[in-house]
Amino acid sequence: MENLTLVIPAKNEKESLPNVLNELKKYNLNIIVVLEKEDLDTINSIKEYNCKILYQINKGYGDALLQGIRNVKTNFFCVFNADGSFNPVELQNMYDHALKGNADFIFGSRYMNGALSEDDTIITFIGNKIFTFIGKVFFSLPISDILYTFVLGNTQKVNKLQLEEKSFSFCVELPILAKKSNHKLISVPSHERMRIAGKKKVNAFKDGFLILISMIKIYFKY
Ligand SMILES: Nc1nc2c(ncn2[C@@H]2O[C@H](COP(=O)(O)OP(=O)(O)O)[C@@H](O)[C@H]2O)c(=O)[nH]1
Ligand SMILES: [Mg+2]
Repeated sequence: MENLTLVIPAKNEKESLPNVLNELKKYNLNIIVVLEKEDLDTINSIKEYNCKILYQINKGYGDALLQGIRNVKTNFFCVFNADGSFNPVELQNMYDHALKGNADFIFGSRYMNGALSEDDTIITFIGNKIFTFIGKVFFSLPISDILYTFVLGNTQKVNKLQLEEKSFSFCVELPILAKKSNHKLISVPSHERMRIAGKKKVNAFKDGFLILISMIKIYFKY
């Protein structure tokens, strides 16, 4: 997968990220980790690994991803979590879809046949179903798990989208703007594992509310 770069946003992931990078070693991928300069624990934890580290200029998950994606030099990029919840064995199937031109953006989904989540709570499950439904009805999104954001896509195409969300709203902005630009989106089944250690950064209520506001904003803007 020499034409693929993983973009890993990380915040306080000193226990999980070294394990993630270790697991990724055998895949021979380009890896960019994006974090805050002040996050010394995480930075020190990955010193011996072969990856590019970028310090984000602002704060937030979306900010980290945008900055990371803008620095990808390969034809394809993939958003990859630092918490161990994404299994790298699933990358090959996603990459093959991209190489064959089956789609411009391939989204992992925890809610298809053969898929599973070990990390979902009842709240995040319901929230996801609601946002995925809004995505289908108001934006014609053909994806079944809008908030998961295990997405592999075409670098040139993602860089032409006017992405600007710096928060977790990035999760909805990417598929919506990709669809509006007439790119092809597909879902493939994914098995989300439990995060290895550390705390979840998403606050179901606060971030859920921000995501809803963001969807309304995008709906009226475009
Ligand atoms: N750089 C950066 N990474 C973040 C930020 N918030 C979350 N992340 C990372 O984004 C990924 C997803 O966050 P996580 O807490 O696992 O949320 P989940 O998707 O609900 O499981 C993890 O790799 C986090 O370390 C942030 O503000 N800045
Ligand atoms: Mg997680």
